[in-house]
Amino acid sequence: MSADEQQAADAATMRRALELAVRGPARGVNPRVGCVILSPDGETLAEGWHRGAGTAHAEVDALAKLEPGAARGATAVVTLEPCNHIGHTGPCAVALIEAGIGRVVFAVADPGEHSSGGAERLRAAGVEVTAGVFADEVEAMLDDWLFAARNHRPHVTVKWASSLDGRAAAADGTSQWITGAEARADVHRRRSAADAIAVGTGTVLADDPSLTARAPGGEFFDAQPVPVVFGRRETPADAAITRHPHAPLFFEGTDLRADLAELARRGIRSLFIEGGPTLASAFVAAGFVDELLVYLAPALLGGPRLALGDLGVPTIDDALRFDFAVIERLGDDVLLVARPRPT
Ligand code: AOF
Ligand code: ZN
Repeated sequence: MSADEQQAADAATMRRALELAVRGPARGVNPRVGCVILSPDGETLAEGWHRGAGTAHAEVDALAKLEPGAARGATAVVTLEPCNHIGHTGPCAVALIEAGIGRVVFAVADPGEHSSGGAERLRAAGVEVTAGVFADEVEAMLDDWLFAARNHRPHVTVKWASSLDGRAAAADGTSQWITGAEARADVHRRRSAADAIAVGTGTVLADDPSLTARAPGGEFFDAQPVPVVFGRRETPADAAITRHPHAPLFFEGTDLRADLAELARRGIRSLFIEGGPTLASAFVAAGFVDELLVYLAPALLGGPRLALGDLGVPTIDDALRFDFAVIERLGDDVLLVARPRPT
């Protein structure tokens, strides 16, 4: 086979491994991983995929379908670099070496501190290793897991709804509803796509939010974000969040980096910050914001109740700069999606 033919064959098998990977759960601590084992003449011997934390890794799942010795000299095509650590299972790199695999093709390197290094280990054992095959597609499939693993924190979206003059509530604190039904429906759809949704203790006390994701008719979406509460104030034992389908997580919020790392360890890949202004400001000021979601209503409220409080910006040169990624009309309102400007 020429080098070009080999590349095309590897990509075709990786496409199949990707199909297998997405049979696994889209959420949770572990990534979705697929594996195809090919005989030296390119025939598929076994397929495997990972079914979530605590279960066999994709490589082991595939190898388990073969008779002993059947993988000798075979090629393993895996969407993720085979792991090099002893977790719920032994290192896949070692399982592949012991099975006599002659060549390993993978798409994306494992960013895990403990699990990375599989490629080196395989090479050291004389296995031919090809990395980066079909990498863009696998990166896209694993984007939130890779983000959390590489950054040791979930992807953070800060959301607020405000009047045209940037006020998030009227003088008496009422804020339901600044925006209309279409904007609210959009918020619920996006909540449902997030792994977790956070508020400050002040918001629990003031608004008693349910933090569920619901369709306009009130039905719950299948996927519900885990409710997270930041802050040091005591919240009522009968707060609405205690009736959420997931048990709420509580953090004091004195070390956001550590709290976010803990959320990532628990498999939270994306976090939606819903307010209030104290919590949102803390995340923005600390630089832990990947996306702002601003629902702007064509109304004026005036007064002191802003969407954000102090950000530690003493002068205009220190403004935190973003770029608009999306500008969309939602009924009478406008949705602005902004991302931090790369520095
Ligand atoms: C692989 N193949 O199918 C998966 C891998 O707790 P454990 O033992 O399940 O290990 C989880 C880590 O292993 C996970 O964070 C990721 O780095 C890697 N996942 N690796 O070789 C697989 N699911
Ligand atoms: Zn593994």
